[in-house]
Amino acid sequence: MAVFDHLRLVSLVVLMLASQLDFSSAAVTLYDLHANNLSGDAAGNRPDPYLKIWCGGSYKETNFISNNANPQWSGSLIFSSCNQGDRLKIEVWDKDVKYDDHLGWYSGTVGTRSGNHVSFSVGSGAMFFSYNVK
Ligand SMILES: *[C@@H]1O[C@H](CO)[C@@H](O)[C@H](O)[C@H]1NC(C)=O
Ligand SMILES: [Ca+2]
Ligand SMILES: [Ca+2]
Repeated sequence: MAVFDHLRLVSLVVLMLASQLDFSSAAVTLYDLHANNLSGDAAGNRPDPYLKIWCGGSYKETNFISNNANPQWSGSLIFSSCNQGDRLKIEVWDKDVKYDDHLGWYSGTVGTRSGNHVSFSVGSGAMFFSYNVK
């Protein structure tokens, strides 16, 4: 009887740990990041776009894509400590030799469901991305 109670206690603790693990593994995954018709400099050169992204307390920067007004960033970006309700901010930048140019930005609140599709205007162009919330 005592052994049976002990087993029940152990399985209860395991369940509690598992639910905590599940909670702490909440994550936001950004994917399908791309933009259209981004502007370059006054001389008519195409931009070299990259993204600065904040989600919850984390920050990530993408690679820059050389000489491209319609960039696509392949793969996904996982923010493992970002949760629903946190702020998501994305800045679009043009890489230059000296002073990078800030082309546009988005700020929003991370939603509750997966398969979110977001777009925002960047000058006379636009930026698109999707994200899942776990
Ligand atoms: C693309 O951007 C240029 C300015 O850089 C603008 O004149 C043009 O209308 C834009 N094209 C579209 C389809 O929005
Ligand atoms: Ca540039
Ligand atoms: Ca510049």
